[in-house]
Amino acid sequence: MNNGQGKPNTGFRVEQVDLIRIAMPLKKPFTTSFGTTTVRDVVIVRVEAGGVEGYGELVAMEAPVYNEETVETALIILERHLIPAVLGRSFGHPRELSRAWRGIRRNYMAKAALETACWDAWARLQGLPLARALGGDKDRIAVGVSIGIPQSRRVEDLLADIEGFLAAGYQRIKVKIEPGWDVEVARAIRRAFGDIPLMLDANSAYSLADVDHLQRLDEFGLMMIEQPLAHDDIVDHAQLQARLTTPICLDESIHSVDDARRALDLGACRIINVKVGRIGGHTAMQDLHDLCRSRGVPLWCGGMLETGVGRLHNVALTALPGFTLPGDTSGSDRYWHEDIIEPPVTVGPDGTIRVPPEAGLGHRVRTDLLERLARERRSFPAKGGAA
Ligand code: OSB
Ligand code: MG
Repeated sequence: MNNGQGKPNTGFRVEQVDLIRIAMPLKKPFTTSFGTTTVRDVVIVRVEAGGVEGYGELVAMEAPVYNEETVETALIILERHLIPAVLGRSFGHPRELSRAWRGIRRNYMAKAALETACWDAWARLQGLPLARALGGDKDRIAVGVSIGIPQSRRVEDLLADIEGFLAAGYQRIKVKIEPGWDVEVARAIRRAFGDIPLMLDANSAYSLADVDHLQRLDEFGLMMIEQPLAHDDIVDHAQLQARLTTPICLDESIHSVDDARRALDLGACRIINVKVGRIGGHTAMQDLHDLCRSRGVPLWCGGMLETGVGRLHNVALTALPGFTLPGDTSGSDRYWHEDIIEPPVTVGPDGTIRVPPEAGLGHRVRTDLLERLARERRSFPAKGGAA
């Protein structure tokens, strides 16, 4: 895929990379079957390339509970392996970056943090909105919300949250589940809100021994159930899908376009949650998008409780035509008292977010606030400085 806008396809040299580590307290703790997040430990990647800057976000968590990466392992991979592979080098197009680190296995979130920053810089160099540079054509994207397990463990509290998000316009509701917080929760939601677009996310909390139990969810007419079985499995998911009418959506199990192809060939899922961090960047995202679109497999954009930088990358990628279902990209105000971009991401009363028409990510990064929040900052200038 290319920008298709007839602009000169100027390359860029990676002149400097900065890693800015900040602590972002969530408005409310977020609980899934793998644990609770209260403060997001975030690394913002800033690149200088071709005389412009670009921003990316490391979406790894503090502990290796969603995938095997952590903020600290990703910092090591970035510093020792990824940044040296690109610093001072020239690229004709950001799709070439993944080739520069082809020999480095996995560590997808570390790769995506740097790769997406370069895509932003490249889009700015072209004078294109990132969404258009990636091949997206939408002006607004449809979004939903992902709701954690309430601290109180009271269904009434969850129902009150859902009521608020529906009133705010969100187009679909996703609720986190685990054993003991599943069938009765789905029943209570259906009783309170009728036929709303509803899905559940188990974050790998079940095994094949739970098939009978999971079949009880079929009666609720869910849009899908996300990642019910192990994070590293696609074989058991195929067995489970054969015994469920509810479509399975895979999240944790899909790290590449090849994973997606194999999962679809096996019948392990009917829908895929795309997270640019989980698959290593926008180039992989485009390839996964093209595969799924050619097979008629619906996509939606997942989330990792991103700050505004990661959020705007998600808005841009959701503008691609294969993203046909509302994703988890909610407004900045659902997570943060103060976001690091200006203006923050906002959701309209129709449950959509504007795709910025300005170049690159399209909103200003609040560098003053970044400086204030920085716990740690490391700079990597290319030898010979800014060319
Ligand atoms: O499984 O989709 C997930 C957050 C952190 C880690 C994993 C997941 C999530 C979410 C929240 O569901 C999505 C968001 O609002 O960013
Ligand atoms: Mg998920």
